[in-house]
Amino acid sequence: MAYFENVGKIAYEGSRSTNPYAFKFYNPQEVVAGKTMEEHLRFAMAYWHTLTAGGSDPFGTDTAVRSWDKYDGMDKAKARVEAAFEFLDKMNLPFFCFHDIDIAPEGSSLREFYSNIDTIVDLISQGMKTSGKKLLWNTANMFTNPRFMHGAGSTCNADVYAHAAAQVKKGLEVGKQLGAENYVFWGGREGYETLLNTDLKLEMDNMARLFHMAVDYAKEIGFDAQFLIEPKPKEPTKHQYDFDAATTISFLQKYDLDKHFKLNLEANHATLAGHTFEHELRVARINGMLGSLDANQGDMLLGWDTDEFPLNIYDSTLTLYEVLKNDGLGKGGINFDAKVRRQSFEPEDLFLAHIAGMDTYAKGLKVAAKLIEDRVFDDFIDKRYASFKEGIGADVVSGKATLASLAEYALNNENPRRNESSRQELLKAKLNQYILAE
Ligand code: XLS
Ligand code: NI
Ligand code: NI
Repeated sequence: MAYFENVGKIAYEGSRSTNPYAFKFYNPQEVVAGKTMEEHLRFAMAYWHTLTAGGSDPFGTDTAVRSWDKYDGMDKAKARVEAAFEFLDKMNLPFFCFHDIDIAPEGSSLREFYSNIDTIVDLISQGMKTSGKKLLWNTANMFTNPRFMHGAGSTCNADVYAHAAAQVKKGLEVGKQLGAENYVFWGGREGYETLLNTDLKLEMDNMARLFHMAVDYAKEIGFDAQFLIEPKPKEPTKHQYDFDAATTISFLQKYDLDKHFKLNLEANHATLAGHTFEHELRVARINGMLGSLDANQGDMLLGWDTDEFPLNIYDSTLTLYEVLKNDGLGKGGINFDAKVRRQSFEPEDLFLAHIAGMDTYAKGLKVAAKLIEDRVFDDFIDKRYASFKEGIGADVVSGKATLASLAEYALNNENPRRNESSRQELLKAKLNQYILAE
C-alpha cells in the first residue's frame, strides 16, 4: 500500500527547477571535496517527527493528516514501518533514527513492550534488507512516560533507574540486531528544578554509572556502535546536566567515559544554550568529540526547541565548514530532528520540508568546501597568530617559557608588536561573497 500516493521519487533537477518536488542543490552523486554529497551528508529521517508526531502543542491536539492513523496499536506501528520505508525511498534518504517508543507501543508492562519491540524490529530489519536503508542511531525514550518525572539515570527512585536500565539494555540489543552505526543518549529529564530537594552529586554519579553499564553491555554483546550524548541546556528541566558541548565533554572526562562517547550536537540546542551551532561543533571538534548532528533550527524570537527544518544557508555553511575540517562525521550523519509546523498538516509537507533541509545543507557543503579550498579564513588565522610561531611566542607554545622569562622579555621589550585589526567585517563580507557566488 502507498502511504504517500501523491508524491513520487524526489530527484535532483538543479537550481533553476520550478518543481517543488525536486532537489535544487542536493545532487547525491555530485563530487565535492573528493567525496559524493551522499557520502558527506549521510542524511537521516527522524522517525518521531516524521511518523509518530501529529502536530500537538501545549495548546492544541494533533492536526496532521496521516494515512496510517486509521489503524490503532500494533497495527498502526506496523503501518508506520511500511510508511517509513516508502518515505526513505522516495526522499532518497539513506538513514533513519528512532526512540524505542516511536516504533512500538509500550503496552501495559515492560515484558509487553519488549515483545512489541521485537515484532516491529523484525519488520524493520526486513525493510532494511530489501531497501538497503540503514539505522544511523537508536535511543531509549526515558522522558515521556510519567515514571520518568524525576529523571531516568538521575532519578531519586531506584526502581525507575532499573526500568531505565532495562530500556537501555533492550535498545542496545535492538541496535545490534539492526546494525546501528551509533547509540544516542539524550537526557530528556536528566536535570533538576530546585536544589532544595536534589542530591546533585548522586544524580550525576548515577548517570555516569548507567553510561558505564551501557558501554560494558555493548561490549558484552559485541555491539560496536559509537556512543553519543546529545547536549541540551534546558527543556524539559530547568537545569539539564548535559548543558552544552563543553559541559558534556568535561562530564565525560571526569567519569572516564570520554574514550567511549562522542557528541550528537543539535542546532536548536546550541541556540538555547546561548551558542551558535558552529561554536558547539568547534568545541567538539578540537576535543576529538564531534560525532553526529541533529539538523534543525530554532526561532530567535522564541525561547524553546521549535525544531524547524534548517533553512539558513549561513548556518549550514558554517556547520559544514566544521564537518569538513573534522574530515567528516565518521559513523555519524545529519539527522533531521525537525518537524513541519502544525499548520503544514498534509503528508506532502513532509517531503517539501525534507527537500528544503537537504538543499540547505547541500548548498552549505559546496560553499564550505570552496572556503576551505581557497583558505579564506585559514590564511587569515595563520597570519593573526604568527607571533606564536617564532621567538617568545614559540617558547610559550613549546612550554619553554615561564612567568619569569616572559616578565624578563616584557621588561626589555622596547618595541612591542602593535595589535592588528580583527577585520571581522571584511571576513563576514567574504563569507557573503562566497555564499552568493557559489
Ligand atoms: C529533544 C531532543 C531529542 C533527541 C533524541 O530535544 O532533540 O529529539 O534528539 O532523544
Ligand atoms: Ni535531538
Ligand atoms: Ni531537540
